[in-house]
Parts: sequence; C-alpha cells; structure tokens
Amino acid sequence: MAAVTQPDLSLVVPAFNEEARLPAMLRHSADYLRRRGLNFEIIVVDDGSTDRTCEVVGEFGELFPEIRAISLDRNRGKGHAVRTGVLQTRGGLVLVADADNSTPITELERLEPAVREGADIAIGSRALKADDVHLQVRWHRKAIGLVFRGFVALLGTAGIHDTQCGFKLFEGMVARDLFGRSRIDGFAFDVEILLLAQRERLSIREIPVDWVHQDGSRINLATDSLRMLGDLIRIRSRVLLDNFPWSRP
Ligand SMILES: Nc1nc2c(ncn2[C@@H]2O[C@H](COP(=O)(O)OP(=O)(O)O)[C@@H](O)[C@H]2O)c(=O)[nH]1
Ligand SMILES: [Mg+2]
Repeated sequence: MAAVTQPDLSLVVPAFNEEARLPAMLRHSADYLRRRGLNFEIIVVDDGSTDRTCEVVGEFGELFPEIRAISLDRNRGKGHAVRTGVLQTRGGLVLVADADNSTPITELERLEPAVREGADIAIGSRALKADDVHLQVRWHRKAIGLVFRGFVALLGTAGIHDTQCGFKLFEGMVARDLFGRSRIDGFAFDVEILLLAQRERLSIREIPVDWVHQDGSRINLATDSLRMLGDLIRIRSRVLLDNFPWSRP
C-alpha cells in the first residue's frame, strides 16, 4: 500500500449557515496555502446548516481537492463542530479558523514561528496590542467580551487575555489529544481546551493578530452568552472534581 503523506497543515473551519461568508475565506486560504507550497487539507464542518453551506464546500472541492466537508445532521454548536473536525485531521499542524475571514489566513505567519520553536499552542489574540496589528471590534462586543473575560479569569484560565479569538494553531498531536478529551459543545469550548492544556503544563503563546469585524455574526448575544456562562461553571466544576483524589484512576 502506498504511504499516505501527512499534511503539513490541517485547517479546520466550523461553519453554521455560512454560504455567504465561506467562499471568500476558502478561496483565500487555499490560494495562500498552495502558493506557499504546503501540503494541506481544509476540513469544513457544516454544523447542521440550513442554507447552501455544504454545496458551496462541494463546489470548492472540485477546484481544490484539498477541501472537504463534514456534514453534521443537526446544529450542536461551534465546540462540537471544531472537535469533530480536529479529530479527523492528520496534519503536523492544526489551525482552527472562523469562516468569516475576520483573521485572514496570512496571520498564520505570526503564530507559526511560536509552534515551530516548540510551543504546543499559539493562539491569536485581540487583547494584546502591537503596533503592526490592525483591530476592528464593535463596541458592544468589546463590552460583552470584557464581562466574559472577567468570568473566565474568575472561573477558568489564568494568564490568557483573549481565550475566544477564532484563530488558533496547535501542534497536530496536541490538538487531537486535547479535543479528544473536551466535552463542551458551545462557544466556551476554547476555555476548556486552554484549561486542559494549562493543567498539563503545555506551552501556550498568545500572539496579537489582525481581526476585522465581519457582519453576519452567528452569535446570539442573549442565548449564547447565557450558555457560555453555564458552560464556564461546568468546566470549572469538572476541574475541581478532577482535583479530588477519589476521582483519580
Ligand atoms: N459549527 C458551528 N459553528 C458556528 C456556530 N455558530 C457560529 N459558528 C461558527 O463560528 C465561527 C464564528 O462565528 P461568528 O458568527 O463569526 O462569531 P463572531 O465573529 O464572534 O461574531 C464561524 O465560522 C461560524 O460559522 C454553531 O452553532 N455551530
Ligand atoms: Mg465572526
């Protein structure tokens, strides 16, 4: 049997009703990765979309065989979709990026050196400032983000300023291991992944990246904020319970 070469990079894109925003993102990403001469795969996880997301990915797959879709039968949340995608990856590196191109694929160049130099995870950040970084965030999202960050600081990860940026690079095996053990299906999954990583003393680098607000957000500020808060409490209780000696194997 011919040896199957391992991709250098697997890009995982969660997508919920993204027929409008996904095409530009897929085209930019595939063009860019090809130009760099990388061996790559792009896995779009269609999370029970009711629009043409799945067909759009199919059409791209004819132009770029590196692109494929995983279709879930119903909408379960971004965390579930990202987990499903990551567990199907084979890449030496795994990049998770949003469908709306808020952080363009070229920003990979800011995260990559950290992982190549030995970090397990390099996460894009909108909280850290740098002179050469361009940020365009809506004021009400900034306000809600600050409240969420306050809760995260209380309940979850210490020392990370922006857990929620949708642009994160992992060493491949690390990604598959962490997501294999994660449980959170909603938007708070990033907190759980980072907390699992911190508990294992993995090295996490937080790096400023460009981020431009894109219209058409899939987040429902009322219901998703409440679900995220509930999930933070679940994550924290799991961590506390795991800390008790009788729950150890
Ligand atoms: N799989 C899945 N992805 C989602 C869901 N909601 C949002 N996303 C994806 O998560 C990413 C970020 O969502 P977006 O609406 O842009 O969030 P915002 O930029 O923070 O407003 C996009 O790729 C969405 O398609 C969902 O319920 N399931
Ligand atoms: Mg977005």
